[in-house]
Amino acid sequence: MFLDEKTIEVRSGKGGNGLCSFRREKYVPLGGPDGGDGGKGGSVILRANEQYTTLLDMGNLHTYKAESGKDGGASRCTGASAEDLIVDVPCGTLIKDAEGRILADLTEPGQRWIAAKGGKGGLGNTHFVSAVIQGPEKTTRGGNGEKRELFLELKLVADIGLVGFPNAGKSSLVNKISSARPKVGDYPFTTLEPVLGIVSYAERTFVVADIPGLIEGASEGKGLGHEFLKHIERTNALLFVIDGFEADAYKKFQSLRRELKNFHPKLIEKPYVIALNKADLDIEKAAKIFKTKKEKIICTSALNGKGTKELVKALDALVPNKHKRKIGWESK
Ligand SMILES: Nc1nc2c(ncn2[C@@H]2O[C@H](COP(=O)(O)OP(=O)(O)OP(=O)(O)O)[C@@H](O)[C@H]2O)c(=O)[nH]1
Ligand SMILES: [Mg+2]
Repeated sequence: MFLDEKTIEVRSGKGGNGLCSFRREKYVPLGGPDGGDGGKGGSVILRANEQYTTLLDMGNLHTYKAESGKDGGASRCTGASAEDLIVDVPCGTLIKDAEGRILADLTEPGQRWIAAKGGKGGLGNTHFVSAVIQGPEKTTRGGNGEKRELFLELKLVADIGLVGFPNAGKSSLVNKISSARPKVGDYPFTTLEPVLGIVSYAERTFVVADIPGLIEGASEGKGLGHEFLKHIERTNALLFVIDGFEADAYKKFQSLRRELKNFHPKLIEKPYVIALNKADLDIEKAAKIFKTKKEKIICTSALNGKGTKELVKALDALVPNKHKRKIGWESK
């Protein structure tokens, strides 16, 4: 429901045509050429707007089309130029073409980028007078507008980072609680790159990051984890996802903590929530151990949704209010 990527089409306006016309006035027998130039076509300009927080704020429009310039008039009248169409996007929006090449990165509030340039106005016949040709009939047509498809991507910094061993159900939980749909598979390392998802709670949203599973030794570069531990350095809090059906679930949790500490001691100082996942299976044994160790857990099942509401509430409590974004553009 909440987009952080979006495809749009932009079309700039065509330039107005130049006019061929001659002065016709009473008592002026040989009026010269007086055809005016065409007006400029409107450009489509993307602008970073700090009021926007997600691409949803842009609304549902797919095609953004600027108007064409007006044709030139008689008596050297230049046709009206069309207004540029300004399209607001959230700050931090990356703009790519259909091949994935980066065209612009709108980070600063107010920063603009011409997505489609309006066509130039055509020239009226007044421009083509020469010593030889006194009454030219030549004009030029207005330039064509541009049309292109753009892929917008908004990079969101995650508030909560998911940490767990492969197959614990991290991606399944992210599917359940957020807008993102990371791939789920019954084999380790299904997730190869971090996936960000927006979670909404109490009219506000925050961002979770599903990262590839960690394995023992991740802090020394084993598996895929090392690279991605960097991503969770910037999050406010962590969500440990533990497969509760595994007999040594608590040991797994300890081993995850150890990896984090080895990577960066600051990581284990972050506030956290533990989701003991796969609660549709028998996870009682594991749950008891966590309780005796005085670790607060939330029993979840990404399969049937048990505990996921409670999980979202607990995560929301760990995100500072100033990081949360208001849902919807109508609330601004
Ligand atoms: N029974 C049960 N199975 C689950 C649950 N959550 C996930 N699974 C299954 O566990 C397997 C792994 O799920 P993923 O969500 O891909 O796990 P992951 O932690 O993202 O795995 P990696 O990306 O490989 O690190 C899949 O077969 C899921 O269907 C759950 O709550 N209950
Ligand atoms: Mg995964």
